[in-house]
Amino acid sequence: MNTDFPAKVSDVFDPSRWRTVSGFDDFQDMTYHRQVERNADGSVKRDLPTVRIAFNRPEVRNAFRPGTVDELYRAMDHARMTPDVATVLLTGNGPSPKDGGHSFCSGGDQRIRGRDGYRYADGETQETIDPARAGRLHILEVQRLMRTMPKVVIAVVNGWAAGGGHSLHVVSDLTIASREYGKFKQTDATVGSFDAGYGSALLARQIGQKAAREIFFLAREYSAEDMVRMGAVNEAVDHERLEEVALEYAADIARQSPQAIRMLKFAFNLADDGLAGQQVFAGEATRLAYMTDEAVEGKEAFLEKRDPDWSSFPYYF
Ligand code: S0N
Repeated sequence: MNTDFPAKVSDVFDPSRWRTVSGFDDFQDMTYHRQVERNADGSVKRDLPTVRIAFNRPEVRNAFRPGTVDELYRAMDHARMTPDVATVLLTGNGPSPKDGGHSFCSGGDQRIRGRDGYRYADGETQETIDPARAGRLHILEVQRLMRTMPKVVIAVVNGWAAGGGHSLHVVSDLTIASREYGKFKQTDATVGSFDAGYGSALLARQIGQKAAREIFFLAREYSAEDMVRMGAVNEAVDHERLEEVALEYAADIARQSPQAIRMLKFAFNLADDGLAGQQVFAGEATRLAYMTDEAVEGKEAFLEKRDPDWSSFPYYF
């Protein structure tokens, strides 16, 4: 009998494949797991290079409130800084204990959106809220982190991807979706909201202007297969195999060179992200350059207070 299996947090979550990441026990709205290989007795043999970050508010279709976004950022940033993590699966737990509804994420929690533009946490009021924290639309910080982190983020869409949840799938590197329950609907304009950044403009780059405008202007519902046809989703998958297929994607990614994956991700982003994209790509290029004898010569010449000797470093043509 082993006792170190995590709780089963979703109908497609296989506890034998995961361990709970320690240090995140205070999470209320998210779960954070690391993929593991287990011994025959169920104990953990070794960590594998994939993490699973999931919204855990299925009773409200995994809508996010300020604390949810804080937790999502923390888990994502931890994954960014964990050297042996190659891939992040972003998904939603569930189904809902209230009505059995499946959801990836339904965007900003509309119950705590104040007229003043702030996002209220439980128990906060306009009088008690700290304006320095609550006025931020900080899901956008998560979007930027997902976009610029040197790991592959896969949106594993197990149910509704609506509003800001739809934008999170757009900003992910890859998306796979449940054939039965994966549903896509950009409701921003319906509730007087608009993601005028990646959520819309990047979507237009991905699937074309007319299709992206249709999704936002008409706010219709699309199936996983509709989205595959439009080029917004990589694959529609039988629901019960969703996380298994996501892990197959992750295993393929883990077989590639980490450096090559980083450079490719940043190269794919570069043109659409303008100078910010160039800066991210250039930072990685500089890191590579530091590994050359030529760059070492420049640094050592400075420290030794002499002129650098470039004679053994050719000007290539
Ligand atoms: C997802 C939908 C289509 C599912 O419909 P379905 O299956 O019929 O379920 P419901 O009965 O509607 O929902 C079940 C219960 O869940 C609650 N609920 C669902 N979504 C939310 C939500 N977003 N906030 C709060 N509660 C939610 C329902 O109320 C219901 O509860 P009960 O059982 O108690 O009645 C459908 O639910 C739907 O359309 N949901 C709303 C989707 C939406 O409009 N989301 C917000 C869109 N805007 C954003 O996300 C902004 C994002 C954002 O934060 C942002 C991004 C960029 C720049 C700025 C911002 C910013 O505003 O901060």
